[in-house]
Parts: sequence; structure tokens; C-alpha cells
Amino acid sequence: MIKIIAASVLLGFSAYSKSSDESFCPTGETPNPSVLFCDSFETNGSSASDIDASRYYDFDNDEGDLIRTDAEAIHGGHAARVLWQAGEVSAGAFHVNFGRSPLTSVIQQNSDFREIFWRLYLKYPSDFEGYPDKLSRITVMANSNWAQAMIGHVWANSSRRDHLQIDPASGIKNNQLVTTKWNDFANLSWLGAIDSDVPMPKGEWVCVEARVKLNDSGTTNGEFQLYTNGELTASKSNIDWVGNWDNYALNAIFVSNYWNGAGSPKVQSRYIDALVIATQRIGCLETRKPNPPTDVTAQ
Ligand SMILES: [Ca+2]
Ligand SMILES: [Ca+2]
Repeated sequence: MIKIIAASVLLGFSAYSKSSDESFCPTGETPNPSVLFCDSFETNGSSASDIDASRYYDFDNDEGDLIRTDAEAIHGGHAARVLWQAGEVSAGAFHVNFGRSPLTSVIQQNSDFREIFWRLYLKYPSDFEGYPDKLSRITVMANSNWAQAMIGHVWANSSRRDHLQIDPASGIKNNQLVTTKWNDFANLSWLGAIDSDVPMPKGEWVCVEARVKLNDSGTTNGEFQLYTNGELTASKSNIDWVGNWDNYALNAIFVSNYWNGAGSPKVQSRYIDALVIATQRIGCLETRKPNPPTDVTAQ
């Protein structure tokens, strides 16, 4: 009897301490094979305020400003805090590789993914001034020099900054890779941005999910969608992401905190939580589900 109790306590403790990611995550209690990666910032690096950089291929902690905080969270008790000083442009970034890649990939490194969903929660405090440009992107890393075969940007419209937009770009021309390095703007083709239908609110957590499906070889049936709090808010179809080039497929996601031009107008922070990368629609946390209507009168 004592042994049974001890065993069940250990099991319970083990399951609890393994991870505090969402249950469908690879380290969650009931992993879903469609989920490739999660970080709810519930585990830390060498100190409690260090983000667990070992989860990432590349992690720029903004000289110690991009940290794990318990001041805000939509899932669990912690989130990532991004801190801009006045005039600061770059406030850190992190980057996950997955699938087959010319770079180091530790997540299903033998698989080519042609359709990926990624979701994060973003919060601007109500007194946040302005909007930074960058948020996240998916890309195909095409060689060891970080040439990109395509990029699916999720970032702010530079002239309507409270609106995120999906902004697809291709590094393929005549079925050949023409980019030679990271952000090789001289050789990228811009395929036409679409703004989100809704402005980005402040003072609350917002569920931001995007989907990219590469075109089938030699056709123009690529897709790019943005969902805000679970609703489709931008969509683009008939995208020729990569022609019939197929040396690699979708294999990296970046979260970037970058403010073009003069940088942030003041010292301020935004928060990021509950990042998930999957091959199927992820959706939002239960806490984001709208309450049932209370003003309905039975007829
Ligand atoms: Ca969290
Ligand atoms: Ca900073």
C-alpha cells in the first residue's frame, strides 16, 4: 500500500515537473504529433529570469533585456519580456529550426514541411507608445549562408502601424535560388502584402496565429493566412512561393523585436507567451474563448 502511494505521487510529480507547456506540446502531458515546438517560458535557463535559450537555434537576449518574467503571462506564470530603451531599434530575437535544414535542426530533421502554423500571444501594455515593425516570420533556409528561398513575414504595415500584415516574399527566380544571404533584399521578390482586418489592441493579450502553405511544385497554389484571436483577419492565395524549387521546405521561424528607423520613442516593454509551431491549426487558449452571450432572450 505504501509502495502504491509512493509510486503515484512520484508519477504525479514527474508529470507536473516535466514541463509546463500546453498538454499537446512535445514536452506536454499528451503530446500531439502535429505539434513540433512549444515555449510558454515556464522553464528557465541558468537563472530564473533567463529564457531557456537551449530550445532555440539562435537567441539574442538584447544584452540581458529579453528575459523571462512573472509580471505578465497568458499561459502558466511566465512570459518573455522585450525591453526597448528610448531610440533602441533591435530588442532581441529568437529562432527555431525544424525539419530538414542546411543549418542545425533538432526537430524532425529528416522531414520536409510544406505547411506550417505558428501561434504566439502578444501583449502591449495600455501605455505602450507606437508600434514596432517586426514580430515574426517563417522562412526556408536554403543554404549554410542563410540564403532564404522564401519568407512569410508577419509584421506591421509601415504606414498603418497598428495593423499587422502578412507580407510574402520569394528568393526563387525561374525555379532557381537567387538570394545569397539573410534578408537579401536586392534579390527578393515581394509578392504583395495584405493587412489584417483589425488593429492590434493594447492592454490585453492577443492570440496571433499564421499559416503558410508552400505552392505545389510548378503551380501557384501557395497560401498565407493570419488569425487574430482565432478569427481569420488576413488571407492571400495563389502564391508562387518557390516555383518547382524543392531543395528544402519550411524550416525556420523567427520572433524578432525590431523597430525600424528611429526606434522606440521611450523605454517600454511588450510581452510574448505561448509560442507553438505545428502542422495543423493551433487555435487559442481556452482563456481566450469568448464568453457565451448573456443578452439572449429565450423566445
Ligand atoms: Ca507562459
Ligand atoms: Ca533593450
